[in-house]
Amino acid sequence: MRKALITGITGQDGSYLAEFLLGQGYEVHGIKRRSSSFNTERIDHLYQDPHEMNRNFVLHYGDLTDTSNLTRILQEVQPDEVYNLAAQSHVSVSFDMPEYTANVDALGALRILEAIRLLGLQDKTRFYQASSSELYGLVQEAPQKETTPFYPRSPYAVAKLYAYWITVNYRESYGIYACNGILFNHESPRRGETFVTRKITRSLANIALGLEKTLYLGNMDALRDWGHARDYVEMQWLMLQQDNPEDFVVSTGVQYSVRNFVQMAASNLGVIINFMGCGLDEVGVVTSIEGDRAPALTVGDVIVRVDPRYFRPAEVDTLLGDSSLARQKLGWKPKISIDELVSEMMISDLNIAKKEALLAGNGFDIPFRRGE
Ligand code: NDP
Ligand code: GDR
Repeated sequence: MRKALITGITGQDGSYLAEFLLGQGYEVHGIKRRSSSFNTERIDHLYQDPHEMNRNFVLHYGDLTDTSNLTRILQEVQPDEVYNLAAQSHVSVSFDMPEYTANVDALGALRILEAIRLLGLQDKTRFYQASSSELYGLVQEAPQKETTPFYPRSPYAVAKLYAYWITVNYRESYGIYACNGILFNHESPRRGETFVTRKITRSLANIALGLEKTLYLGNMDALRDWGHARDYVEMQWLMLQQDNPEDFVVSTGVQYSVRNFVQMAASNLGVIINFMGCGLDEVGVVTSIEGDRAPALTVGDVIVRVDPRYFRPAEVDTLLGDSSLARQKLGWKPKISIDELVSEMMISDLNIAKKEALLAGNGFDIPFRRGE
């Protein structure tokens, strides 16, 4: 049985990748962080009691800032494949925590590669690095492909640039099978609630049911190439199954603005939103409602506003990927369309909002957290 070790297994991608690898017959090991509250919600359905014999899903406490811990886990597990998905992955937060972001996102990759080398696992263990379209930042060419020059625009992207190159360097220096997936934005109902797509679907569902009044956003002109995380984790695995390690762009090749995403999400509730005004005064107004999925709304309601607190010190205005290489060499292409993605997210968040509305309607307090 092949063994995989996933860092960041409690995150969006980690949870989908774990499901996928278990389906492929792997023994899956994951690193989770110690937290004062439970942080395994996305993988609780995979949990196996430690008392069970022959477990194929095992969690280890660890942290990408802790070299000895990572080395010990690698020595213990002796994985055939390591997927380094752990990161402080929020671009905006990286401006607040640049040093921590560098420690985890840049040095974390180095720590694992060094452990592979020092433990003599370089001929056994294949390494996947979760690289990002954020590397392109201030884009030098459109669409972006493997040869497009990088121009990172945030502490997050600069840290990921180090991780990208140290992965290439360990491949070239020590012959480790190590590669980068340069993944464009990918989303799902499991997306963290402070990333823009999930913030939109979560908030619109709440607004439709009267749990919240306004969705506040930053730069609505930003253009992104959004895919589905379930599609993209398959590509992470495929990249480690080749004869030779290589870096690949993973994207849909279609681009939408944040504003478009709001409108697509609202239309799943039978609500048409028109945007009026500009700059800080731009608002999203309900212009028509169909069906009964948004009982708390009436035509004319202003439900989207701009809040400059969500602007970033340096923005990545546009990203659009060209994944021809992955399509040609690996026969990969995304299967889930943007319409299916948005609909899946909206249905899931509407169900959460319905549960919360039921609790609120019966006098129970419900948690309210606004995304960044
Ligand atoms: P998430 O933010 O959902 O998950 C990040 C994971 O990393 C979580 O499991 C988190 O643990 C863990 N983590 C954070 N800090 C540490 C640390 N110091 N030590 C150990 N684990 C840590 O990200 P995604 O699943 O969306 O993304 C996966 C990877 O892919 C990330 O590296 C991200 O930067 C990269 N990426 C993501 C893209 C996307 O669109 N989703 C696109 C391109 C790249 P906890 O649950 O405890 O917080
Ligand atoms: P991104 O994702 O920065 O591309 O990084 P995010 O969803 O945070 O932002 C996308 C774009 O939307 C704009 N935006 C807002 N963003 C957030 N979070 N909140 C808002 O209120 C808001 N309003 C507008 C942003 O300015 C940005 O332009 C994600 C992460 O998953 C990274 O880890 C990954 O590497 C990249 O995708 C590819």
